[in-house]
Amino acid sequence: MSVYFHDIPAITYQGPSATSDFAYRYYDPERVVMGKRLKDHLRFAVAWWHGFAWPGGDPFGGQTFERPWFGDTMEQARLKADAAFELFGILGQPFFCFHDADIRPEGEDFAENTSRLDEITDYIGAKMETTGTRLLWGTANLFTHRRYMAGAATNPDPDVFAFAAATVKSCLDATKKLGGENYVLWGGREGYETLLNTDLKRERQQAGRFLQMTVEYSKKIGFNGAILIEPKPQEPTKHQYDFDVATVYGFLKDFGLEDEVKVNIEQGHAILAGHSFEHEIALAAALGIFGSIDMNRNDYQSGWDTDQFPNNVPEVALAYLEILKAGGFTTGGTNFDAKLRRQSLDPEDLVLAHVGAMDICARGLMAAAGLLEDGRLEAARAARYAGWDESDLMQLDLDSIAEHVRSKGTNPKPRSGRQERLENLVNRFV
Ligand code: XLS
Ligand code: NI
Ligand code: NI
Repeated sequence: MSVYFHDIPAITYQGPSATSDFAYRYYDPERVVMGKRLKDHLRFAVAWWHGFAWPGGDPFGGQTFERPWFGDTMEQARLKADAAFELFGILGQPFFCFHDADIRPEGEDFAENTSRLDEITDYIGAKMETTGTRLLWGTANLFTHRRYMAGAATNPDPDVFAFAAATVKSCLDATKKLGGENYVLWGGREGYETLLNTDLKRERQQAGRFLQMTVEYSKKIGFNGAILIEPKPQEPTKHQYDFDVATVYGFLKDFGLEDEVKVNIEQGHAILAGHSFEHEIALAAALGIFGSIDMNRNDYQSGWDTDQFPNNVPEVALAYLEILKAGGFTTGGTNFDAKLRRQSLDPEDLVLAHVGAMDICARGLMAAAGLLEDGRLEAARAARYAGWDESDLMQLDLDSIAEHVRSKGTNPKPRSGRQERLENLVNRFV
């Protein structure tokens, strides 16, 4: 029996000439591209928080959405899960993601939080079994409750650190129980508002130890998934310690975790950090820490993490190009950490937002695959570096290089980077 999405049909692939809005035009899950089905390339996930927990507020106004499950009882939490699985059935995407606070109401204390989490994850686990929908990642919400206003791992009060650590333990347990393929840590409040009241050095140490404990515990319980940090430069905190991929890598090195932890890169966070999405993905791949993506864009004027569904094929294509070049996802996937605009009130709005986003991503991925199969882009890049193929310069020192340049009379001649020509090539595929 339908609890929320009455009369909305299951979405199927009908090709670009489909007439209904309720159809995939490009996302054909079974279509094989570069030896893999689209569904296995893209590994789509619905985010529980934006889809089912977010009330539609903004800084100037509160709730606009009316959902029958809004409230703080376990019965409402189960109704929310029923609606979520109804959406999953309509979309047919393989995965979902959650925070503890999205799926259970806040309890009086840690013990009640944990028992509620146990209860609701039993309920969700049973639904996963019958539907086949899987968990891409679980995470702990360590930023909404007022106890975390000055940080979780980086809080000046050790009791808050302890509460947060205990909460991560219970969320890792829940993620393992549901067969999650990753566990994410996003440190929205791990940073500071002003140095006047902040011991930056100490807070960094606390965050490092907290992450080590998380990795140690995941090994202890035999969690097979990847542990991922989600970088973000600011918002809600003025300055966040996990600023971007490069900053996170330095942090992991500092605490001996560069082989243990990878990154979950969000498009909007990359933009906030002054990077492109593809830059962050390429850098993570180069450093060996690429894990997963949150595919939601920002508004380029507002300078705020507006979490909109993707709708720009050329942008998405460049992101998937870097992912394909890195060998594709292993444990990771494409999570829509995206919310509706607050005037999009209807059940069908939530369905169509995902349908459009999945089509955009499928087009982007197929464009990227087309570029790689065509080979000219990669051939041009290889040709640009071809001089290095025969060179032993990297084994020499400055003296011997100077001698080599003097005796050979080397005088390099600049060559075109051919950017516009390559951009023209890319545009033929998107
Ligand atoms: C917020 C983050 C958050 C994480 C999960 O900006 O993107 O939604 O993905 O905690
Ligand atoms: Ni975000
Ligand atoms: Ni995110």
